[in-house]
Amino acid sequence: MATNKNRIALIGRICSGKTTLCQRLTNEFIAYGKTQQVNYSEHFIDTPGEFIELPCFRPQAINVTCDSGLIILINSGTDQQNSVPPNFVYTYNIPVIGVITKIDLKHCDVKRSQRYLTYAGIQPNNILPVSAFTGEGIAELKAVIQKHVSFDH
Ligand SMILES: Nc1nc2c(ncn2[C@@H]2O[C@H](COP(=O)(O)OP(=O)(O)OP(=O)(O)O)[C@@H](O)[C@H]2O)c(=O)[nH]1
Ligand SMILES: [Mg+2]
Repeated sequence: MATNKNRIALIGRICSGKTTLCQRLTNEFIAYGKTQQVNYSEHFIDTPGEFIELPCFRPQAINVTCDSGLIILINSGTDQQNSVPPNFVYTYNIPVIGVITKIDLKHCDVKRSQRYLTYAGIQPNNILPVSAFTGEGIAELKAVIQKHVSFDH
């Protein structure tokens, strides 16, 4: 039977950069495409941002990610709003890390993202800033991922 234990699940608001981060981590060509449904690939469970933004879908977000090997909660450094409830990550009994995306953009506010992610229950030392466009922080993120799932890209 297929297992999700070696997959990384990505959750985060619409347009936060989940799909682009998957592409960057697997060295794929970066191309925008709205995620319309849960996408399972070799290494990832990529969810649509609606799953965390709309409370009616939140149980679904938990259901499809709770048996993965690692959860990455994504926050875009340019996002001025938060949709993730306080201590949301305590729902899980698997490791959860936070990733701040789009740090290449001038108006990115890393401190605000850190606040949103710690509000969600992530420890500050488990939050990594990255840019999928420039590659900044990606090597550090891969090193953390490797501690939880086998990931050979
Ligand atoms: N500048 C910059 N733009 C990024 C970065 N990551 C993603 N983007 C852009 O942000 C937009 C949304 O990226 P996606 O990866 O599709 O976001 P998503 O979280 O998968 O969105 P949904 O599928 O709607 O939930 C796209 O236009 C990306 O090109 C980044 O690191 N830097
Ligand atoms: Mg997507």
